[in-house]
Amino acid sequence: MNLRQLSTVNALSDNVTACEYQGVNIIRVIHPLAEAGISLHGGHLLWFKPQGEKDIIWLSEKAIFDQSKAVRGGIPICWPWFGQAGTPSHGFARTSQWSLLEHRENENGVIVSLALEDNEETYAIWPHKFKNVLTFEIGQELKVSLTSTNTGNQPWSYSGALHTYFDIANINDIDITGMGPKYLDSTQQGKVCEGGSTLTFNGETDRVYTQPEATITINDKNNNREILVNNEGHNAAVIWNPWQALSVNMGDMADNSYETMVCVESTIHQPSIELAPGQSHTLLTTISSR
Ligand code: TA6
Repeated sequence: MNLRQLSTVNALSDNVTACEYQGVNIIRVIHPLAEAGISLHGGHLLWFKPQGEKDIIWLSEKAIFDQSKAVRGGIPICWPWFGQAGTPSHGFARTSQWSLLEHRENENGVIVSLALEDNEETYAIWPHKFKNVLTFEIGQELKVSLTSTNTGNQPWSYSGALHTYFDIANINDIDITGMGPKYLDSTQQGKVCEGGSTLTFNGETDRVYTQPEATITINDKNNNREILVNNEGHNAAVIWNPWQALSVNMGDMADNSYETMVCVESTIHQPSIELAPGQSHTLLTTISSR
């Protein structure tokens, strides 16, 4: 994504601007502590960079912005289900149009909140009444929280993920800790497996860790940094790297770009979260580097 091609539509405050990129509405944040961009299509964070540091979030150089599908990279919002639990895959939130609810700023950063409520299109896919509020706290660290509320009069349940793509120097030279002992291997039809305490990569990896620690650490050795991912409101953490063969088959990833990304996802897997009428639940991830 060439940020120079962003056209400014409206300055909303000193730190927040409404922009457009290939017809997609983007909320751009430029603050003394960090920069970020959030697409209203999908409620999708596209970039986050603490000032003076490298990008923490990965965005595919071949990402497609035609709004027909989710952008490859950033933080897709998988909701109200994870993966193939329904159609479309990973739910409809990541391809829905969200609205800007509010933005605030002070010396610690900027808060941007978006909303997605049931409408004719969502109801045709998933017949429930809901309100989602997605809040981004952008400062030295990035906090993303998705609060889902049942606004109907029948209970419903949901799963999902904050499907974060992290920008790393080289997949062959990172390790990840804090995943917990057990995982379901999606490359082996969900087979239950035991993992070691430190995860390294040498091929396609697609795993649902079912007992993750609250903080997962990506040791991004060649960037001389650790990326800390602190999750709440989740019951699993997914790790994904497609490796080369899958990347080559994906139209929105360059053949070797799998080398510079890894997904670590704050996930609601099984059991799903059940909400009675009026009830809410929040899925959260806080991302920082050191
Ligand atoms: O979270 C991992 C995963 O479910 C993988 O199985 C892989 O398919 C990935 O998400 C990306 O899915 P997408 O629908 O965005 O191509």
